[in-house]
Amino acid sequence: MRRSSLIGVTALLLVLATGAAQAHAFLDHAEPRVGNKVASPPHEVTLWFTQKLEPAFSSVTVTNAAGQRVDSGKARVSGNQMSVSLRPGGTGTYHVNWKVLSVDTHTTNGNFTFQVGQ
Ligand SMILES: [Cu+2]
Repeated sequence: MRRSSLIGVTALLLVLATGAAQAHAFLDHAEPRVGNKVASPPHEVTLWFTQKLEPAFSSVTVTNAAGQRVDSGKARVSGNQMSVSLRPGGTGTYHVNWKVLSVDTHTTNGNFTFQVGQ
């Protein structure tokens, strides 16, 4: 009895250790680059993640310096990549907010900014 419960605990720890070793979907890099400055308003924002995404549960919004939504609302997901089209939103600081469900069923979210013009 004691031996079997010890084996059970060991198996559980192995599962937890394996799960912890798998990173969730974190932002790897983006275009425009995080914190970077671009000369003119980009036509789209693309984000690359550390894991493949579930398209139905992954989204991104982009607001301009005035706080207005400039994204099309419909993110395109392919593998570990997510893009959204933008309409022109002028110069200043753009905020990107993303939320994704990775194929390991974990949800992560984050945000970053980039500068347009100026
Ligand atoms: Cu995960």
